[in-house]
Amino acid sequence: MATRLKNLSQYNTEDIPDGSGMRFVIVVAEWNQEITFALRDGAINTLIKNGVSQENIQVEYVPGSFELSLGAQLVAETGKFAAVICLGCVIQGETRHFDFICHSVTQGITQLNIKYNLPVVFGVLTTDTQQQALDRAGGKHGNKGDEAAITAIKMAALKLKIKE
Ligand code: DLZ
Repeated sequence: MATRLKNLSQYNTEDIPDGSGMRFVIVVAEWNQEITFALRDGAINTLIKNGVSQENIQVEYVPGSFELSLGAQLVAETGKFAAVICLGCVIQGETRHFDFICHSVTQGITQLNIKYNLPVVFGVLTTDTQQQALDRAGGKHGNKGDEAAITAIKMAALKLKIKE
């Protein structure tokens, strides 16, 4: 998944572990919400399609992508979830804000994976234009929310397998 030539919503269904019994939390940035809410809906649908029950999916909101790291930390430290899915959309503007937010959220999420030994999935679109983001939020390149959900199930299953 997630290669330049591939649709973000395409995956080989035979390769996906059964998500039933797994509990997930999705942390959604409200900035660019016409994009991030589409990512959220894609992630929820994909989790459900792969066996996760609705009651095992919690959704929390943060103001912007910069806040995803803290939002994810707050839910990670509860110990209740098999994985955390972070969804955001950072669109290049005229200032260097884009670089600072992208750097911060990438580093923050990376650290959380290691600190909590927990899959914390990077479902953040970083694009030059809003059209590029729309294309990846249910448009012609699929939905990054779908990709993030599949990644969460796969990593949660890997963790369970290794701990067995
Ligand atoms: C301030 C800001 C800007 C300019 N652009 C974005 C963006 O493209 N995507 C996004 O998710 N958030 C943006 N933000 C908001 C920051 O993430 C953050 O919420 C504020 O700087 C407050 O900490």
